[in-house]
Amino acid sequence: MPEPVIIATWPFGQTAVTAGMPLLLKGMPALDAALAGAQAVEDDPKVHSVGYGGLGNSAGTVQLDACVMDGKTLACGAVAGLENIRHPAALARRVMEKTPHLLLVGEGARLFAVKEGFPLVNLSTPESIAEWEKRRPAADKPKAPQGGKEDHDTVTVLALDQKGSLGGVCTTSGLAHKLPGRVGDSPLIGIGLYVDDTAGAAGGTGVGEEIIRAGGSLLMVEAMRAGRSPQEACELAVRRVNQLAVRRGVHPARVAFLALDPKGRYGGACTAQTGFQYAVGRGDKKAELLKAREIGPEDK
Ligand code: SD4
Repeated sequence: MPEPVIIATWPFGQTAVTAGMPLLLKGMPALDAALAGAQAVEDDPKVHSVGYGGLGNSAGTVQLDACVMDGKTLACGAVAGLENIRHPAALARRVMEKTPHLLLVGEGARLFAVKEGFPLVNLSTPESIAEWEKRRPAADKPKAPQGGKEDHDTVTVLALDQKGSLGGVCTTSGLAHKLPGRVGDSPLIGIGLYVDDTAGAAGGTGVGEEIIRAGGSLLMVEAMRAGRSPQEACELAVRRVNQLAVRRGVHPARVAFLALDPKGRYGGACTAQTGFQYAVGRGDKKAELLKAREIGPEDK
């Protein structure tokens, strides 16, 4: 029986690991544990980049993106540009379980949520509004997505259960001050998240435009299928992001990746100056925070 493992992005990933691990220890499926972990972060109003208390788009509206994937069945579901719903990852799971579709967006996603009994709520808090005001770019200087540390932070949670199955969840309010309707990598299966028991699970965080351009998560899962370790797969994806940026003549934006394989091995890597850390829980050991390897464009 494999030792259960759960990993999650950024220091607040420790909240996800702490909430998800007890489910794995009880023998519950990886997706249940990853979802419980992600939801604990969505519920934390101090986290201004995920769920309740998230930062608004340029119009001040909180628009959420999320997806879930089960590595055994390859079932998956996602929502994007979702407003007024506190638990977008749970809604993504309902899309997976209750519809023949994979991705619902905007008003359609919100209608589906209401039909499923999710309450409509105001996701802003006095603190998140104040924070949004503080970071508002000058009107004459529209801000390109830089992925500055303070502007983002998705929680991506990957889990391995006692039956050897993988599950993953990705949930975010996306880049602060994004254009209304902008969708990042996080709700896109194969980009912000991909999970396949026969190869591995992988996810990303950072500037979604760059993760989409590089084809993030499926790239890492296929690298693991081809025999690379999770750490090598993450480094390969970061190098790809760097190469594409160099080809385009731009400075690589901040992105980070993490991966977990069916043997319970894991890894993380990020572009230069991203300062990416991820939380790891193994069995009944306390969650630990690891610093991911940073790879610059000059680093071959
Ligand atoms: C996005 N990838 O919407 C998300 C934002 C983010 O760490 O991660 N952040 O582009």
